[in-house]
Amino acid sequence: MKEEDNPLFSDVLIVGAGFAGIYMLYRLREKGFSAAIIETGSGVGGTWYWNRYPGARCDVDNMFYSYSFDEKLDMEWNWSERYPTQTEILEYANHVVERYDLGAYIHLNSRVISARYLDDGPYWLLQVEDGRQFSSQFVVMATGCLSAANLPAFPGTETFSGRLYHTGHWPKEKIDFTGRRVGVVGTGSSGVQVIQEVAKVAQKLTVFQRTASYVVEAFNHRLTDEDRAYFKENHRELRSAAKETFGGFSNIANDQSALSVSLEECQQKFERAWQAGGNSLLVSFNDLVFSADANKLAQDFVRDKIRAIVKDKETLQKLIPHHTIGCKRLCLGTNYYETYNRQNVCLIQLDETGIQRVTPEGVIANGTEFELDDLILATGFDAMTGALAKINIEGRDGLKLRDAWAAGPRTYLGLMTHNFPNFFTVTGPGSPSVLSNMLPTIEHHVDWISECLCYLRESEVTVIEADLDAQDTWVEHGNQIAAGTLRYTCSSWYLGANVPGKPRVFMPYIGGMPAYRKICENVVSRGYEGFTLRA
Ligand code: NA7
Repeated sequence: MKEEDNPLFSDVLIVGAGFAGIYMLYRLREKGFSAAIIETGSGVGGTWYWNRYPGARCDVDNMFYSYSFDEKLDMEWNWSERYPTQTEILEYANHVVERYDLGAYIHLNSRVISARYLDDGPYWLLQVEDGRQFSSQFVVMATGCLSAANLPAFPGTETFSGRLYHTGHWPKEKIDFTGRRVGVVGTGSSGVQVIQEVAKVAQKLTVFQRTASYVVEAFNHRLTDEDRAYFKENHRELRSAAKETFGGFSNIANDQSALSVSLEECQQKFERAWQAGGNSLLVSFNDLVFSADANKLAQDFVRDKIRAIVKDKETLQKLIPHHTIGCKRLCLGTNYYETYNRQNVCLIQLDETGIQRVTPEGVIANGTEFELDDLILATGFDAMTGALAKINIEGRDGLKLRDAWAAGPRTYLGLMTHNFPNFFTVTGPGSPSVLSNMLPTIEHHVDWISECLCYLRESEVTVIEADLDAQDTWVEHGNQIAAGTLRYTCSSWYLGANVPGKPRVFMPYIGGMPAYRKICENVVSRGYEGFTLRA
């Protein structure tokens, strides 16, 4: 039987039904390709399907964390809060699938365990855990940047007699922490959100912190009809202005150095940015992530905010962060620091031995046992490469992606990898991805890939592959510009530093969305420069 006659054959297979996969499917079908999604979960939504922990919400202003491809969708949907909850974002994802009749092309409960390129065709063979085999001419990995949980190997974890959760793989049923002794490991974005919520109901909450984070006040609020009407009336201008910003966010960066103004003016600008909420602080000057002196001013500003809130001196000392601000992703909180003024909340600063052991009754850290009913791991993700590494991906001549990326991911534009023909990654390593607002960034990649596939179809090209030279040059360029920023100076997941043994390579492209978009456009206008196209 020819592969094309396999009932599970499509022009394009998409792995993952998060926002990237959903939009990819929509575009491909609109352009007349046969396409299907294969998804592990029992529902769509990706990140928003899995991260159901109490307090989970977006840290990007709602109306900009949404699709822009169809004006009608923008006009119909009404967000209820500035930073919408996981539940609302998941409803939106489901709404999009229903509205564009995509459900029939999504295979849920289907975990892809391997993907193999076969030169005779050529086609890709995707093996699903339950034995089904799907095949296609092209594959698009829409597996997400933050989807493979980082599960630290604490000795004794399997002996814990209480309930154990990871924020990124939260159960569907509501978990009640009322009156319980709860431990949370991790104080990144997820930890901050879950801590604020669980503290309200737990009998005792013990937070195990390895690194104190900078947490800026989100100033979340319910949106009024006027807020929504303003966005709807001005959505074109607002979205195109956001598109021109470094990360595609709504806050426009101030083009002024923090060192060029008086300390008083600097403080005033920081205060205004703080009051605006969210990520505004980091764009209140243009050199906060480039100049150590400018950065220090912003660090001190946030430290003063923390000092003004936290009452207990010992707890305060533990909460003061010491690294470069913005080096790790800035966390958004709602009364996060106030949470530590509660009598039922206790902060443990882990010493260099970290969590020493999990016991049936709780956790041993700093030589002391803490008794717990529930343990929540808010320990983050094997970012950017983790989800791909979990699948056995074999390109030409059986080359494994794991081996090709053993010293860190190597891609051309974050879109394709040499030796892996017809294999695309949406927001892959080497693209702005996690340094930008994911929704417009996803749309950009999906549009680029779908235009590319149309071009190949029209030109009767069957194979596209990134050239090794182009890839090497791109990786070198990415490394160079990253090394020139302060983002390089701490142990962040951008660098893979949170996962033991992972190569330390700055994975996202840090040149900004406008520059990146231009580069991608130029590649196309020069006849897919840096790619080899074969009939
Ligand atoms: P993050 O930002 O990676 O945070 C993970 C947290 O867990 C962070 O505080 C880590 O400390 C801590 N951690 C990780 N491993 C350990 C071990 N072994 N022991 C103790 N503590 C540990 O993940 P999030 O899920 O919070 O956020 C990820 C992104 O999702 C976020 O940026 C948003 O975009 C949404 P560390 O700082 O590494 O010392």
